[in-house]
Amino acid sequence: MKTAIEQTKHAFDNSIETAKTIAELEQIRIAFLGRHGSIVKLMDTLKTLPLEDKKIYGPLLNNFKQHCIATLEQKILQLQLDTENQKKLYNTYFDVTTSYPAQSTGTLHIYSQLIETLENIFINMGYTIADGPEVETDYYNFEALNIPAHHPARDMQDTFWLDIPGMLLRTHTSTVQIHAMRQQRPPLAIFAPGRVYRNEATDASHDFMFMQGECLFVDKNVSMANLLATARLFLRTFFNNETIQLRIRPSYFPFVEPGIEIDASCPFCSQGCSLCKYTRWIELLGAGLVHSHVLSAGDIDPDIYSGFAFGFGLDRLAMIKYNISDIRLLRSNKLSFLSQF
Ligand code: FA5
Repeated sequence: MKTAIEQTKHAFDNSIETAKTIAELEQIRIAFLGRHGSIVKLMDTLKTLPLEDKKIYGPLLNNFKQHCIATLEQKILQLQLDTENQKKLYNTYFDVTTSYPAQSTGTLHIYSQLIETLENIFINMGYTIADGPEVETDYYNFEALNIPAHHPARDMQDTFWLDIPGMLLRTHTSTVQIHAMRQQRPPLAIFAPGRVYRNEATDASHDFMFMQGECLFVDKNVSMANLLATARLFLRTFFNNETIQLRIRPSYFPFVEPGIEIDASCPFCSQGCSLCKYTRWIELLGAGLVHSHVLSAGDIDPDIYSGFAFGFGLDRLAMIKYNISDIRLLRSNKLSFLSQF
């Protein structure tokens, strides 16, 4: 009898679980609780059992009957609720043309965009990207770059000295030349963008913290022709202007010999404009052939190898390309400015 009750309960629970409609539940009710249903049949069997067994199985069968009634009621309620919810969902309309609050999406900072552009240009020319510390030693910033202590050229770059003797915030990315030469053997071709610091008053075109880019190439028989060809390809690609011409002027940087400055023909006009101050030329790069003292400081034999280097202000390049009137805007964090890029 016990097994018969358990099997019937198992069958009932299974049927309830798979039932999806009220009609199916009614079928289940008839099959188990109806006049000819399973429970009535079990009752008939119970009647034939001795009194002792009736005392045991009677309550068991009764519990099962209550279980069937309660479960059916619960399932009916649940199905009714589901049906109502579905109806509600069907009657809910979505207006696909409705407006929604504008989402403002961020972009990379203009510095990051510029660095990425510049790095891609140099990587495409076969260069690798190099880096160096912003907190530097006097040696890397000056000595190794052929600017010994007390040399007047130290005054060309007003320096933030730290409280620690011999330590400073690098004034230019030329420091990376020495780091790179000591890490790699020639031929070496590196581009190093990075932040530099100068103890200067700020104005629309000067800041005390700004970005520079440094290009260094060292190999056998490197000449001024290599320097000019590389600088020209770089500037033409950066300004997306194939007609840019270069002009060189003699200049002085202790770490190159000869030292030159490279002007580019104005990428935006042919007659003269406010950007080029109506001269048709814009000063862009400090450059030259790497001084033999600098090669030696980088553990490279100047009798075998030669090289060229050029450096530029990244902020100034951005100001020219995007017509930015004040260098301080670049690190102002003003969204009205930044969101233009
Ligand atoms: C140098 O710093 C050299 N290291 C460049 C160089 C590299 C020469 C390799 C030769 C060979 P200079 O001091 O001129 O050079 O600075 C380079 C550029 O940094 C300038 O042309 C200018 O664009 C930018 N710059 C200099 N001072 C400031 C400043 N205070 N604010 C913003 N940009 C500056």
